[in-house]
Parts: sequence; structure tokens; C-alpha cells
Amino acid sequence: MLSAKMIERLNKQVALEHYSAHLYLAMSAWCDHNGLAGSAAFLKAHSDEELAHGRKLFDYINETGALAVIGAIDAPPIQYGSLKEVIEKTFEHEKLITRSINELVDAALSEKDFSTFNFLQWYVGEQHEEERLFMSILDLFSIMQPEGRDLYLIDREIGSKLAR
Ligand code: OFO
Repeated sequence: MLSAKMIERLNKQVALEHYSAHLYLAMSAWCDHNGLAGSAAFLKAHSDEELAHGRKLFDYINETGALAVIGAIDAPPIQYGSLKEVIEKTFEHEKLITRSINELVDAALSEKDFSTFNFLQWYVGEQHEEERLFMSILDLFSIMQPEGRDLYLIDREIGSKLAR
């Protein structure tokens, strides 16, 4: 059984995962609008992944007999200066999610809520993978020019990460 504080924390994480889904969908729209089809497809698929992260938490909360809450979600930014800025922002956002997951893990341990602690291990591993993924995309901008033909190649490379 979850404590009231843990229910509140987990529900906040549900909202944060939904915000991530909206953020990446908005970024996908910006990319599509700017002729960056590979990045648009990649970010749209990543938005779906974030919805799945939120659903997994939602299911866990309900399975414990608590009530999962779908709270208000802020509208994400819709304007970006460049593809590099989009990717920098995804990486910053993933680091924020990692901090939030770490705080949840810490709270579960302090409460001796080992079930939630165990459940959250999946998110710990996932955040490691997500940070690595976005960092590897960011690396593309340090070895190529973010314009012209190189921008086309970067966009194609980002799109190719869909299948990996
Ligand atoms: Fe991209 O991260 Fe969810 O958890």
C-alpha cells in the first residue's frame, strides 16, 4: 500500500511523463514544419514512448489500490531557433526527468517502500539509456556543421535512430 505522499509523488511523475510526450510532439511539429522529416519522425516516436512511461506509472498506482490522477499539464514551447537547440533542450529535459526519478527512488527508500523502489528501477535504467541517446545525437553537432548539406545528414541520422 502506498503512502499518501508517495501517491502524490507518483501522480506528479505521471503528469511529468505526459508533459514530456507533449514537449516532444511539439518539437516534432516544429521539425516537420522546417523540413526536418527524420527528426520529426524520431521525436514523434519518442513522444509515444513517454506516453508509455506515464501509462506504466498510472497502472502501478492503480494496481496498489490507490487512485491515479490525470492532472493539468502545461503547454510546451512551440518555437525553436534551430535543430541544435531542439536537441539541446531534449537533453536538458531528460536530465530533469532523471533528477525527478532519483528523488522518487530516494523517497521510496526513506519510506521503506520496497515495492515502489523495485518498480522504479525500470525508470532508473531507462533514464540512463535516454540520456545516452540524446547525448549521442548532440555529439553529431560537434562533428558536423548544423546547416546546409550537413544539416540534411544530421536529420537523416536522427531519423535512423528510430529503428535502434
Ligand atoms: Fe524520456 O523519459 Fe520518460 O521517463
